[in-house]
Amino acid sequence: MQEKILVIGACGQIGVELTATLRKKYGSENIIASDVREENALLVGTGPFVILDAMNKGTIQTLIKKEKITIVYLLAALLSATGEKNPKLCWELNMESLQNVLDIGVEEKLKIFWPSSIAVFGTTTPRENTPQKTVIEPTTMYGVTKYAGELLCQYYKKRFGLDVRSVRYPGLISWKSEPGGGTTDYAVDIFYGAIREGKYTSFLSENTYLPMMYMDDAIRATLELMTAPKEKLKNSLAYNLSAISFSPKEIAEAIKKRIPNFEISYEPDFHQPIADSWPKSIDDSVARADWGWHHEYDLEKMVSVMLENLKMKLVK
Ligand code: VAH
Repeated sequence: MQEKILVIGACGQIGVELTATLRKKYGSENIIASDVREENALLVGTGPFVILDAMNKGTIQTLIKKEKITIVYLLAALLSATGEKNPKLCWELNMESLQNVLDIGVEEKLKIFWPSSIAVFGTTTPRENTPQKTVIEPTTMYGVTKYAGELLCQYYKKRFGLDVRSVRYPGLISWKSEPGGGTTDYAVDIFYGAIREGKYTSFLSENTYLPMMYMDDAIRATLELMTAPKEKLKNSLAYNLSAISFSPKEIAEAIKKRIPNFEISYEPDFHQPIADSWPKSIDDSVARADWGWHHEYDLEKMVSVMLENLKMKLVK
C-alpha cells in the first residue's frame, strides 16, 4: 500500500531533515510537510507544504481525511530551555498536540511517530549508562511533557491498539538546519563559532557530559523503528537511543585538531542545571536487541562532517 505521510513540525531541526529523507524514500508527493511557521527555505520546492497548527485538532483531522494520510510524524514541541522560560505553554503545546494526534490516530487508524528525549530522566536517575527501565523523575517541564507523553502513548497502545512509536533522542547535531531552544544546542553553535570567529563561549561548563548523536544517525534510527515489524517492538515506552557522549572540552579539542587556533571559553548559564539533571551516557541495548539499532557516527567522524559541510554552507 502506498504510504501517505504528514510531518507536523517539519520546519524544525529534526523536521527538515526527516522530511527530506522521507521524500527520498516514499516520493515527494507522498510527504506533506506542515508547520505553524512559514516553510523552511530548505523545504521550498521539494514537495507539498501547508501551514498547520498542531494545537488545532479539527484542521489536522480535516487534512488527514482529505489527503488520506496513513502515517503521522509529530515533531512540534517546545524544547528544554524554552520550556523553562514558559512552562505553561510548554505543557499546553507539547501535550495538546500529542493528544490531538493520538485521538485522530485511533479514529483514522494511523501509524504515529512521536519523539521523546533523554530529558525524561532527572537527578534521581543513574547518570552513567542510564538503563531503559529506571527511576524517571524529570525536573524540567519539557522532561515532564516527554515522560507524560510516553505514558499517554503507552495507554493508547494498550487501550486502543494504536501503533505509536517513540525514541528518547539525545542531543542532536546537524549542519543543514539549526536547533532552537535546546540545552544541547551548544554542540551545534560551537561549530558556527569555530568557523565564523575562531572562538566560542560555551553556556555549559567544560566537563558537562551529555549524550549526543549526529542527525543522520537519528533520522536512520527513526525510519528503522517505523519500518520494524510491530511484533519485534517489545518495549512499550520510548526506546533509549544513544551514540556518543562528550563534554564541551572534548568537542573543543576535536575541533582544535582541525582548526588549531580555535579558542573556547565557558560561561555556564541557566542551561547548566538542566544539563546537570540529565544522564551523562545512555544504555540503548534494548533498541539494539529489539530492532537492530546501531550508530555510525562517533565524535571524530561527526566533527569532520560538521566542519566540512558548515564551511561550505557558511562561505556561500
Ligand atoms: C534539548 N535538544 O536540548 C533537546 C533534547 C536531550 C536534549 O531533547 O532540549
